[in-house]
Amino acid sequence: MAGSLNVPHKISLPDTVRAGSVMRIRGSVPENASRFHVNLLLSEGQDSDAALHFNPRMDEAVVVLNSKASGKWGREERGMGLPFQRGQPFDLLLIATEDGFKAVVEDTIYYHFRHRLPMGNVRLLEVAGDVQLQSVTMV
Ligand code: 9QG
Repeated sequence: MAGSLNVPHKISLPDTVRAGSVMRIRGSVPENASRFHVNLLLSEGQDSDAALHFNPRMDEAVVVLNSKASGKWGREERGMGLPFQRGQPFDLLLIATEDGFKAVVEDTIYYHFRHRLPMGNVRLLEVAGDVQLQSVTMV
């Protein structure tokens, strides 16, 4: 499956993120991929704060989740196992709930990341790194 969107890909979210908001990211992991990430950013600019940094690491066989506030990374959280594989397509949902973001991969809940920053302040979604990106949609 060829990626059809340029990476890095950064879009302004059309709506405010609130409980029930769903962001869907579809793409595939290149054969030689090391890492990619999906960021939910609070502002434009290089060093924007992030309510969520979702970072599949093929090179470490783990997904690292974190936030960035005042330009500094917070405490890392790590999921169990890696539901992404080199050479394989993926379908990732980030579902906002009252308490956090649920990351759902291939219809399976992978991780629940508790909110650290107000989700209503998220303005942009960014996908970057070693990934072929097919689509980003917000439901
Ligand atoms: O490594 O970890 C997440 O806690 C850092 C990485 C950083 C993040 C961070 O270098 O990489 O994954 O913006 C960055 O530099 C991202 C891509 C302690």
